[in-house]
Amino acid sequence: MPVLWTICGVKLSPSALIPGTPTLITPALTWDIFCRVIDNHGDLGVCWRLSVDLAQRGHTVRLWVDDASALAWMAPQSYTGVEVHTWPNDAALQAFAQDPAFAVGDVVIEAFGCELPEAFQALMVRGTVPVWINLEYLSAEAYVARSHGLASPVMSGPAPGTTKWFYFPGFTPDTGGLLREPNLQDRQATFDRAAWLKALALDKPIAAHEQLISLFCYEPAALSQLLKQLSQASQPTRLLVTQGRPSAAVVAATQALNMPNSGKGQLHVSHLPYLSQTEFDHLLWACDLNFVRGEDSLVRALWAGQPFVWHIYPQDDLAHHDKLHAFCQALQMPQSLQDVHNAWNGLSGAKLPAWTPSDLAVWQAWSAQTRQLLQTQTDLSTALIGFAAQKR
Ligand code: TRH
Repeated sequence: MPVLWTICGVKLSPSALIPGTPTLITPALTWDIFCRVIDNHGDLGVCWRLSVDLAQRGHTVRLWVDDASALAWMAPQSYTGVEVHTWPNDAALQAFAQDPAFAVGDVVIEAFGCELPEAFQALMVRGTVPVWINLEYLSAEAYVARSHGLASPVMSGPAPGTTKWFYFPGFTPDTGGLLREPNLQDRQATFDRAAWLKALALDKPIAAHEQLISLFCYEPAALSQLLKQLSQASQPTRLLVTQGRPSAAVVAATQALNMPNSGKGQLHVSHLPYLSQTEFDHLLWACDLNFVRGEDSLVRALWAGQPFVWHIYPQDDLAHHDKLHAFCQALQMPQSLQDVHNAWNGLSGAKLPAWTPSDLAVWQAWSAQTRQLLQTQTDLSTALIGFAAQKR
């Protein structure tokens, strides 16, 4: 339960005391966060993490989502301060409109450009107008810093005369930052890797000499090459394959390679069940190399401080090519790791480069350094709270 201080009847959040907070004292706010699950798990994954992060800082969140089913495994425990609601239908919105006690939050977030229901927009102008924020996708491209914090005046619809603000997460101080909850470093400091691995229910216990690689991806064309390379490598590898598309892709690739589903040679494949977000973090902290995808797991891989390979969400117009390139450049990724990224994402047309232990050591040093650099920046929730306080 977050600690709150009350001064002159105003609840104050502990984020007021977090270094890097833009304002010295920030009032505890109420937030309405709207999320539509387009595909995969990132939309809900980001919104849930943001909701919990805000609640940890003493704020109160209503998370409105059109499909909350993935929370059953992603967040099996509820979190005090976060209420999950079904995306409001017409009947619910009518009931809110007739209920004088229904109050829209101090801040309304439409995540990733999901449009707010018109009837909810009407409720937003019934009393004090909330700060209306469109939380955008994460990118390292130059337009992010240019567009972060821009106002979009609302001219028509049920809430004319109001303003929608564009909020862009990012990797530099002139962007909205990255989600990084205040207790993350403490959690990492007390994480017992050996005990966690021992408790993992696997088809075969992990041996001390196995290198550990986690796999969370879509269907990369280079997957078969990865499996083949690992099976022929000099060092034994345990590939911990996450549930869903990655697991199905590995089954298909092993079949195409005529390889047993559990791997062969130096490679042993273990399929994992769906993990909670907390356990997913532990997986990334425990492995020597992490293959991640999308948006949220990329950020978590950065905080894990371990080498990682990012499978970027593929877009039909190939916009992900520029996005990947910008990310590699912005974070000054070692060339050998960029080569792996290009092949893994099908950009280079080249074969997946095999890496050596000395490559891995270079990637390790870079990952640790990158984490350290990013940790010096204001995190997304702190900055968002400051932004909302400033626009109220
Ligand atoms: O699932 P994703 O590919 O989501 C994507 C991206 O967000 C992409 O940018 C967006 O356009 C698209 O969705 C619609 O990858 P991402 O973002 O890493 O989200 C996965 C979430 O699932 C993350 O919060 C971690 C969580 N997860 C678990 O908690 N446990 C698990 O076992 C697994 C496999 C994932």
